[in-house]
Formats: sequence, C-alpha cells, structure tokens
Amino acid sequence: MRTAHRTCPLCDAVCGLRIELDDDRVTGVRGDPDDPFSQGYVCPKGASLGRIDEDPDRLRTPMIRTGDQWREATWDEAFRAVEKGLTGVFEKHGRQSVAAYFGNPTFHTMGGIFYRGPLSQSLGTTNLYSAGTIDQMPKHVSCGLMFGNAMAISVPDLDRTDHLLVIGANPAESHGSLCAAPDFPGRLKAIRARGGRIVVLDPRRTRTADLADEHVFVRPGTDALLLFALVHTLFAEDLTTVRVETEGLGELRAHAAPFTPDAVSAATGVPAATIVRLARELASAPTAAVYTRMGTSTADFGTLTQYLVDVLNTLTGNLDRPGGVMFTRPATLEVPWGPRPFTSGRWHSRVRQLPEALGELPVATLADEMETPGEGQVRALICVAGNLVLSAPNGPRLGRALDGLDFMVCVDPYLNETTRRAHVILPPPRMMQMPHYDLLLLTVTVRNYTRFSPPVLPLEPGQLSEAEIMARLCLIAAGRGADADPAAVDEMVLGELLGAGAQIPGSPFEGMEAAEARALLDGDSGPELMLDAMLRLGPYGLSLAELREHPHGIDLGPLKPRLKEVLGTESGLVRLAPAELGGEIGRLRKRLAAPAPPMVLIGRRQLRSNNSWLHNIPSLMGGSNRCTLHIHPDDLARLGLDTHARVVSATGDLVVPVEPDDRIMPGVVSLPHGWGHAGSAQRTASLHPGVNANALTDDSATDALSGNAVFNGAPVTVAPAPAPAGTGRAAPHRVPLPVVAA
Ligand SMILES: Nc1nc2c(c(=O)[nH]1)N[C@H]1C(S)=C(S)[C@@H](COP(=O)(O)OP(=O)(O)OC[C@H]3O[C@@H](n4cnc5c(=O)[nH]c(N)nc54)[C@H](O)[C@@H]3O)O[C@H]1N2
Ligand SMILES: Nc1nc2c(c(=O)[nH]1)N[C@H]1C(S)=C(S)[C@@H](COP(=O)(O)OP(=O)(O)OC[C@H]3O[C@@H](n4cnc5c(=O)[nH]c(N)nc54)[C@H](O)[C@@H]3O)O[C@H]1N2
Ligand code: SF4
Ligand SMILES: [Mo]
Repeated sequence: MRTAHRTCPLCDAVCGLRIELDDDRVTGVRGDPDDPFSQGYVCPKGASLGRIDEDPDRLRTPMIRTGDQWREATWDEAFRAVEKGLTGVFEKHGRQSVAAYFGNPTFHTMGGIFYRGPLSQSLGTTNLYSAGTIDQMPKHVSCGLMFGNAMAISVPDLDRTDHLLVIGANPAESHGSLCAAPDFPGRLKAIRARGGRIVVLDPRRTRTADLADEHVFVRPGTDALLLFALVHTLFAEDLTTVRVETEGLGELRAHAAPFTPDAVSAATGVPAATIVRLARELASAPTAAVYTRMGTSTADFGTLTQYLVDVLNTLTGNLDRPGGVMFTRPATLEVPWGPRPFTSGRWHSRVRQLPEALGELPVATLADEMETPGEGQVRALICVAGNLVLSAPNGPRLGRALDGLDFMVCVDPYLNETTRRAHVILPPPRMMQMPHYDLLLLTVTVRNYTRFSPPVLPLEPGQLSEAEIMARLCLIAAGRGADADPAAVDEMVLGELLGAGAQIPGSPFEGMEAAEARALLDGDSGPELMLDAMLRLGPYGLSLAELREHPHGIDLGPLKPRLKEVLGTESGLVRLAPAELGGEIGRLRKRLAAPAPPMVLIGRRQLRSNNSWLHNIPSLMGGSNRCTLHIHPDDLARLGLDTHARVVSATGDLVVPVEPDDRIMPGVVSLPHGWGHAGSAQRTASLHPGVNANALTDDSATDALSGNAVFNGAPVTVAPAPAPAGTGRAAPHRVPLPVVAA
C-alpha cells in the first residue's frame, strides 16, 4: 500500500489528487488537501481516475489491421508498418499528401505537447490540424489581433472579482476552460458569498446559471450582436473607463453605433432594457470580469465575439487589474506561439481556401482535403489523441473519408469510432506510468501556480512512453527510419531550447555552449529534461528538482498586472478596432435584419463525461450522463413529440430520445457530443451508444477569421419519430465493426 500525489490530467482544472495504490492497482483517489491551489477538491471524474487508468479495454500493445482483422503486434513491427505506410505515400504523392491531427488530450500530456511541434516540422506538410479549430481558435485569433499575441489569453480574477458575466460557458459542469480553477463551482459560490454578483448568458439555464444571481436566455449565435449592444450602451451613457493604453477607441465607437439595444433585441431574444441594465451593472461594479468559452467560440461570429469580450473588459477598466481579467505568469519560459506581431492566413487550405491560423488549417475542411482529387490531396493521416468521427463537424463524412485513405496511424489507447479506421494503432501507456506537467493549462491558472507529477508506476519492460512513440514517429517522418534512436529527437529539441536560452540576457544559460547547458539539466526522460530547461528559463528560476521537492505543487501568488509583458502589437498599444475585423462587423450589421431559423441545435457538456472517451467507465455512466435531446415542453407539445424525435440538418439525420426541459430556450434543442458508440469495441460504451451529434453539424459552416467549426446554432427540423425497434434507443450505426483478434 502506498500513496502518490498527482495532478488530474482529465480537464482544465488541474486538481491535485491523492492516490492510494496497492501494488499497481489504484484503490482510492481523493483530492489532495495539501495542494495549495485545489485544496482537496475532486470531481466524480477525478475520483474515477483509477478506473479510467485500469480500464480493461485499453490497448496494451500496438495493433495492426489487415482488412477487418486486428492483431496485436510488437513495437518494432508496428513502427516498420508505419514507415512503410508513410514513406509509400510520401514517395508517391509528396509530403503535402500526409496530414496530422492533434486531439484534445495532446494539450494535457507531455508526450503530446512537447512533440507535436517536432512531428509537424518533420512531416513537412501544411496539412496540420488540431482540436484548436473545433474549440478555441477564435480566442487565439482575437487575442492575436487585439494584443498582437495569440497566447495573450486573460483569465477572470475569480477569487477577487465583484462581478462575473459568464457568456456561453458552463464551468459548473465543465470545470472551466482556458481558465484553470480547481473547484470552479466553489469559487463561483465564493463570489456571491462576499457580496459579488454573477450573471449568465446562455440559451440553457445551466448548473452555472443555478449558481448565479441572474440568468438571461440568448439566442444561439447572436452573442456578437448582444455584446456590441453592451459596448454601444457604455459609449452612449458615457460609462467607459479605459485604464490601459489603446488605439482605435473612436473607430470602435463608430462600429458600435448601429448596434443599439433596440436594434439587437429581436435577433438575440434579450429585451433592450435588460441589455442596458447589464451594461450599467458591468460598468458600475467595483471590479468585473467578462468570461466566455465554447458557447460563443464554436458559434457564428466566433472571433468577433471573443474580441468583444476583451473590448468590454477594456472599456470597463477591468483589463489587467485585480478583480478584472489578468494574464497568468507561468513558471515556464513563454515561447512565442505563432508569428509576432500576430498574423493569420499566411497560407490557405487547398480546396476551400480557408485561412491558416497558428500554423494550422481548419478541421472543418479536412474531409474536403481527403476527398478532393488533385495535387496535395490528403492520402495519409497521423491522428494523435483524436476521435475525429465523433468530434469533428459532419463526423460521419470524415469517417468515410478516413476509410478512403491509403494509410492512417493513430496514437491512442482505445480502439474506437476513429481508430478502427486506422492501419496501425500505437497505444500510450497508462496515465499512472506517465510524468505529467500541464505546460499549457498552467498558463491560464487563476493564481500563479505550478506542479509536476512524476510517473506513479514504471513502464513495463519493452513498453514505450508516449514521448518515445512520438519521437519515433518524428524520425520516420524525417526519413530516418523506424529503428532510429528516439533520444535524437529529444537532443534536437533540447539543443533548440538551450540555444534560445543562451541568447536571453540574464538567463541561467546566457552565453553558454549547448553542451555546457545540457549537462546542467535534470530529468528521467526527454520531456522532463525539456521541462527542466523551460523552468530554469522561466520567470521564477525554478527547476524540475525543486518541483519534485514540492509534490503538492507550489503557489506562486495571486495574479498581477502584466499586460505590457504580453503585448505584441507593433504600436505597443491594445488595438480596440483591428482593421482585420471590418468584414465581420459588416456581416454582423446585415445579421441584424436576417430572419432567425425556427429551430437551432446546440451542444451540452456532461459532468461525468469528457468529450468522446469516458463513456467506457461504468462508474461514470448513469445519472444525467445520457445522450438525449433536450427540448422545451412548449416545443415538444407544438411538434407533437412523444418519446423520440427525428432531427434533420443540412448534413445529417438522427433519431434521438427526447427529454422535455423547461430550462432550455424555446426554439433551441440540445444534444451532447461525443456519443455514437454503437457496436464499439469499448464494451461499456457500446451498451450506452447514444448518437453522434456531429452527424448534424455542418462542416461548411466556419468562422471566417479563424476557420473554427460552428457547432452551436445549426438550423434543424425536429419531427416526431417512433422509438427504434427493439432497443428503445436511437438508430444504430451502419458501419460494421472490425473484430479484435487478440
Ligand atoms: N458538436 C460538438 N462537437 C465538439 C464539441 C462540442 O462542444 N460540440 N467540442 C469540441 C471540443 S472543445 C474539443 S476539445 C473536441 C475534442 O475532440 P478530440 O480532439 O477528438 O478529443 P476527444 O474526443 O477528447 O478524444 C480523445 C481521444 O484521445 C484518446 N486519448 C485519451 N487519453 C489519451 C492519451 O493519454 N494519449 C493519447 N495519445 N490519446 C489519448 C481517446 O481514446 C480518444 O480517442 O471536440 C469538439 N467537438
Ligand atoms: N464534464 C466535462 N468537462 C469538460 C468537457 C467535457 O466533455 N465534460 N470538455 C472539456 C473541453 S474539451 C472544453 S473545451 C471545455 C468547455 O467548457 P465550457 O465552454 O464551459 O463547456 P460547455 O458545456 O460546452 O459550455 C458551453 C455553454 O454555452 C452554451 N451555448 C451554446 N450555444 C451558445 C450561444 O450561441 N451563445 C451562448 N451565450 N451560449 C451558448 C451551452 O448551453 C453551454 O452551457 O470543457 C472541458 N471540460
Ligand atoms: S475537475 Fe477536472 S481536474 Fe479536477 S478532478 Fe475533475 S476532471 Fe480532474
Ligand atoms: Mo475543448
């Protein structure tokens, strides 16, 4: 029996966990009371980490598919198959014909975060995709345009704010996103306990809305109109207090002119008087923070809406001050991500001419790139930690496109809806066998904080770490073959890091030869050595050894103003009216008069779920974790629905069980994503299959500036349907599943 301490890798809240083990079996998981940031908080998912880690359906060896048959393979065999598959495509069709997708967990694993850059580079293709363009790319682009730095993402100062306006986020269930705050629900309660106010704008009255003082329904996809009307009111009533240096204030005022509260009221569904009151409350609060996430990021006008949120924070004097929104100071070196000053659209996708952002192309056009013949057609895919068939817009179409590829390799612990279409699956080890550091999430914490988790369990003899898997893929992509030593990739990355460090005045490696600096580094694996270098180059001068000495994490203090350090604009000012937004503002003006579709679809996240991959854990299934269509009782009656509905969109057609819910806005239905496991090799998931909501989302709908998918607000028709025969569940998948021959 022993106890290990470790950060939960499952969501953005970075909770510290206290894990009890009996040999290599996890016997209990609780919150770590000694973690200064999470202070013992744990949610049902974190408490199930042992069951997730030990899921008997996780793959333990590489798998190779021939026809419909899967077989277990040795690592050498698997990498030789990858080398053959990839080089075949390179030689026949060129480098551009190979694409890579990096899914959500690559933002949470060291193997993902440290090696996606090297792998992308060694592939030599611009067909690079990630969960970024089905999630937060609008935020990066808006921060790029406003602050000149795509990573200048401010977080609400949750623990000090007097007023929080939450728009299209449900942290009571998601536990927060691009805002790392363990026990987000508790922090919300604390705002009200100290006399503050919380307002939620959402087409559903969510659990977050239950924790708020006020909830306001807003029609999906119309937040940009509503926010412009708030900006308009601030100007009209002379309520602006700009405390940072800006440019474009006059132009912003002119842009906001047409968006009066009266003008936007019909389209948004929000009464004009409410809009005026919300603006006054925001301006008069001693401190206030406006926070938004998926609801507006994956909706029409995504980038414009993210920008308007930061405009509101700026106009009310809340940008970069305690109680407002601030920029975290992470413990690691901040490496520029994307060009500085920021630009996007440096190249475009081949088929639809969609713009690049942060070196990536939009996932919404990946199927086009696979299906459309011609030079540069994608014929092979490396998919790392992604379940695209369930996660991407028009997922079933993408699934068919994957079936047509010459070669596909997945780095994934499961045989699922996406990986079953691959030729080779390379499984990472159990979470407990991996070191963990949240390189990305620790840049958006609501307190400055850091924590490293060494592996709890060793790798088994012959087992590969995720970092080694990624490094070997890099070497194959670089033409160095399946047998090359993965340490070569680590040394290359370390060399680059230390080379950069040598140039930084005052850094511990200033002026040093690479070998001299390299000898100072400490770590049991490539990613640990990289982390050590980044910590030493970071603003607190920490090291991996110091983090190891603090297994519960280190509190680095409350957030402090630091806008000047993160600003990357040429003028050194915050750009309040970037010219790049002109086209979208013009399009939004036209939206004022456009008729609204009678019924639209939105998503919802579920407390015991995590996108597409936790439905195989018995302890997490049940309760509200069901794939049902939430619909207002008035709509249910009007449409004459009984137990099931047929939902039809521009791309798909599903039969789903309905759940009447007066907490959803009339004219809006909600279906969670990540379901659709009929016939899955994941045994528990296949018993609770649900349907793939992304059969209904339209891959032709993207945010103009970021290329991000538009999931929320898809027009649909809803009609009565009989329950599917036999099961009483929704319509089954048509694709036959391969059999696992163990
Ligand atoms: N309709 C609709 N669609 C959505 C959304 C929505 O709100 N509505 N949300 C979008 C958002 S925000 C996101 S982030 C995407 C997520 O979409 P994806 O990027 O596809 O991520 P997941 O669905 O989380 O799938 C994760 C995959 O990684 C595997 N995995 C788990 N742990 C590991 C690991 O340690 N290493 C590796 N290599 N693999 C691992 C899992 O088995 C699974 O196959 O979905 C998007 N899709
Ligand atoms: N339990 C759980 N936690 C998760 C995840 C999970 O799947 N399950 N996924 C993780 C991931 S990858 C992410 S990105 C985060 C996301 O974190 P959040 O963004 O907090 O999660 P969502 O539940 O998608 O919240 C979006 C909210 O926007 C609302 N909404 C939909 N359309 C609109 C609109 O047009 N306007 C407005 N104003 N609101 C709208 C929805 O009703 C919903 O309440 O959660 C992370 N945490
Ligand atoms: S809130 Fe997120 S990080 Fe915390 S225990 Fe739950 S899943 Fe893990
Ligand atoms: Mo996400």
